[in-house]
Amino acid sequence: MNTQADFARWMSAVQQRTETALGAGLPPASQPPARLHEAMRYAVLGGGKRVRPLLVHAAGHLVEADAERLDRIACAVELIHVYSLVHDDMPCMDDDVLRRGKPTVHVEYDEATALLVGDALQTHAFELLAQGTLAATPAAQLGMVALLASASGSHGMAGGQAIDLAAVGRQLSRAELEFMHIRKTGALIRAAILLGARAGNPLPEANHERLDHYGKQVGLLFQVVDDILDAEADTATLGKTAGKDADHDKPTYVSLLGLGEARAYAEELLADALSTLAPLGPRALYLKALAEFIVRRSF
Ligand code: GRG
Repeated sequence: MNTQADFARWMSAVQQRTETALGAGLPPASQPPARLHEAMRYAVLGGGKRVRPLLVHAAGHLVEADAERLDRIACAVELIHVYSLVHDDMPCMDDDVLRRGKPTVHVEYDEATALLVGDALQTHAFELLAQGTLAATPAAQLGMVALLASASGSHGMAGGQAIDLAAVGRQLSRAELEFMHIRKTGALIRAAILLGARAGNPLPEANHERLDHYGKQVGLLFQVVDDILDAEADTATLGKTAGKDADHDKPTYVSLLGLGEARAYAEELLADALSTLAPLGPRALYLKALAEFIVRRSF
């Protein structure tokens, strides 16, 4: 990959194959219960940057993994992500009406449907990971199921969300904010990278540790940039309601550090992530480019 244009082509190819794989894997809207299946497809298809699938494929490229294995893993991680968005948007949590540029699932359908969409997407994700062959041995594949489960559960994303809900109206320390975000946003991003890396040639332990550190830094980076965009960008560009963190009195990197320092922290995390990847060689090219993309993105 020599140019920005090569990366853009790779990104677009992965986004397209992810869309195709998601569409083929989800139940058709005509199949009963039709309203639930239609709402699942509404939530998942035709939107989102697909950052987690891109990270799965980028890590898979590092270990020369089979592209069809990576598609299945990418879909599983994206389904967990979409379930979290659907539930997060519900009135009992963030109470939002706009996601990916269209009405949220509970607005377009109803609350009970949104709850079930999230539930069904979550279980569908694990079904995908349990089917077919994704790793060298059944035990290794079982380990992948366990990794996604722990990244999504009370020690990962769901736990981070619980801390987030409890923090509204309070100022958190920097350590507390980091503890929350490493779980809420970071755990799934880190899992996407590690799962992609488990689908191909085994990585030497030292490189596995480097990749895990990169995953942790990129997960945090994603959230710092998300906080900056929430404060700076407009609703039309984001495709979701802008300025919600301040409106809801939520602790963020911007409220804690101010915009300038939050931006500087993002650059620090990026530099650390890139230097961590340096010993991994030329096959880490997409992981490097994605870290840059996460910082420079505008939505
Ligand atoms: C409900 C268990 C449960 C968890 C919710 C991840 C999460 C926890 C809530 C999402 C709310 C939110 C705005 C989190 C901040 C970071 C984030 C995950 C943003 C959205 O991810 P993007 O930008 O979205 O990758 P797209 O739409 O591009 O996929």
